[in-house]
Amino acid sequence: MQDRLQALKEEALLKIQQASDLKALQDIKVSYLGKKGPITEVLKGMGKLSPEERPVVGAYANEVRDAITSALELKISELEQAVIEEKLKKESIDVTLPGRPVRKGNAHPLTAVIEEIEDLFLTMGFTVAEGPEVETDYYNFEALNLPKDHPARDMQDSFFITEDILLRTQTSPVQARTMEKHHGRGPVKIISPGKVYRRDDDDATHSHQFMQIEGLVVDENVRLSDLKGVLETFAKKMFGEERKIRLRPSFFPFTEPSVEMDISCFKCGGKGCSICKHTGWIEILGAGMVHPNVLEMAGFDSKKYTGFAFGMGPERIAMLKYGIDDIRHFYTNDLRFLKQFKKA
Ligand code: 2U9
Repeated sequence: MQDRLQALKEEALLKIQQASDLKALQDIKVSYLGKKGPITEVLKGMGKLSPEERPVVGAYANEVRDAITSALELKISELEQAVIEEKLKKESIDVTLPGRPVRKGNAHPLTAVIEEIEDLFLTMGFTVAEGPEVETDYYNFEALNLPKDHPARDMQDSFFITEDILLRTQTSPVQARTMEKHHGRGPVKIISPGKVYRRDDDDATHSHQFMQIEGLVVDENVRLSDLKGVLETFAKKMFGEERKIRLRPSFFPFTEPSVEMDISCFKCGGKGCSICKHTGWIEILGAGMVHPNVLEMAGFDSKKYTGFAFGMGPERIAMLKYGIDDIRHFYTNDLRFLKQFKKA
């Protein structure tokens, strides 16, 4: 019986050694160690042995089974390792290959112009203030010297949500709110960029939603000449050091006196061309000295404090600066348009 076991052991170990895949090993396991396998058969026949022989043969049978089991386990792990190595070889990465280029985007032209304007005013000591786009009638109109039924409200056809709530038609309410927070103490020196809304039919130069940047300075002894100096610095930095500015009288309910500012044409230098409509001047923004009523409503003593304010449309600034002929280009996200503003 021991000889038989010995032969089975050698036969199984040889087959295990020669097996080339996991399936073959599984078959060997079943055929030698399974319930119907030869070793089980030998063990079943042990009853016929003498009591002296039984433990010896039993121990040997167990030894044979253990030897086959560990040979199987060893071969299985060898084959599994070989599979992993084969896979690693096939999937190896050539780290010396050049990388795929990362496609870089660019800022939207309107964002770029707004940030350029913000940076410019930040260097002059202004801070950037923001506020809600859904506003109350009070902050959008009344606090800016535009009481209900004031005829100047007609200039800003509005989207009302309720009788008292609307989409802001200008960013001026941000200034009114900021002044209130100062509790009548200056200085206030802010710019407020943001979206505004007016009921309008969209065309090449009109949009029901557009951007505004307004500025406000309130302090003791603020004069029209301060306004002129700040705006001249802005115009030269934005459109070239050779630019001249001129102020023309105008009307806004929140400022008195009010002005409109033109810059000398950057295309023709003032001689007259299609950009400046042959006048030599291009209108850039509106401005003025803050109306005493507006100061008082926001809690400032108008005998002690004065201020100036200005407002501009960044779309118009960008259109002039880059020769863009249709305001709708800013909002329709055509990549052929947007990609032209990629910086080198
Ligand atoms: C407060 C007091 C005064 C803001 C001002 C303008 C003149 C102006 C328009 C230009 C073109 C807006 O983009 S646009 O439609 N704005 O001309 N805005 S003064 O005056 C203020 C603001 C807030 C408390």
